[in-house]
Amino acid sequence: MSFAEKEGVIWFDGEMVPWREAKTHVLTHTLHYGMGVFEGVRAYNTPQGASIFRLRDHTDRLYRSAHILGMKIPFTPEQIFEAQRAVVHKNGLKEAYLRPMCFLGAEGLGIRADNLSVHCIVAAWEWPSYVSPEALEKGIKIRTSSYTRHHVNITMCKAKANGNYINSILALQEAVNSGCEEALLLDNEGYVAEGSGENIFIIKNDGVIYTPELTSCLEGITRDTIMRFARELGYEVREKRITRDEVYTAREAFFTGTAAEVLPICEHDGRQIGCGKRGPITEQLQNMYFNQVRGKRDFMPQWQTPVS
Ligand code: PPE
Repeated sequence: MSFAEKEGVIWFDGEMVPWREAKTHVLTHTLHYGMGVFEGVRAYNTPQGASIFRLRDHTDRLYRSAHILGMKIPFTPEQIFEAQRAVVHKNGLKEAYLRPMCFLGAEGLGIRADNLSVHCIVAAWEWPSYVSPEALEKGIKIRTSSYTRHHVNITMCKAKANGNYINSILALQEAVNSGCEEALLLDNEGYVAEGSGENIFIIKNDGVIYTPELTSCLEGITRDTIMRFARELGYEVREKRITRDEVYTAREAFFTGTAAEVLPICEHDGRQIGCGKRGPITEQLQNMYFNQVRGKRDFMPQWQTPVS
């Protein structure tokens, strides 16, 4: 079934609209040039019912993205925050993926068009894990992408902008066409940046957990969660430039992201990583993550926003 034909409601510019009526004109500016911003957020079933994970942080990032692109969202962060809670609640979802998105209207076309209206939607639907339950244990195969991650002065990498994802889609298609599950993009200097929609971590033989600096990656909220967990467990976490051969020789490697959650990497460019399946530290962090998002830990209770 197409996404356009689902049942339910979508929050659209301040109102709950029936799912199938949440439409926009084909001359909508963002459809042509990709100037828009969005978020990916998840709600999980917790002992308090459906609860959105790190909603404040996702909402703040949406506003930062809009600020970077010079888009003025005509709602307050509080309104967008509440819209996200309401959408999960109104659709009766226990677990959900949420997609807030802000786009430019159809008042004018052309790169010069100005004074365009900014529209906002929030949709939510059941979106199970990116991968099969086995892959959460066995890990996925990745390949280095022939597409370079955006240069910081070509694309605004800290903005989660619609148009930025052309690069991610090309990289992912290439990886899937060559028999892998995900792509690893290098920055314009050849250092490891991130996956098509995930941040990456590696654990080297020194037992230290490494992740690339944020120069050309998205400031992942899951990345931040995992770094805090790792430090809570007493591991040393270092942000540094990583080369692809450091990934080849890592003891463990995994991706993090709201959609992907914590995803072990078992193979990179045809080379087995560590023991060739989820490593023990990855497993520990993955379990902590699932316990945290499902409200089974006392750590950072302010990260939970129950929807009702
Ligand atoms: N890098 C990129 C390029 C990215 O898109 C994401 C999220 C991340 C890192 C991880 O960020 P965070 O979710 O805050 O931990 N990608 C979103 C969109 C994925 C999609 O398939 O669409 C997501 O995970 O929701």
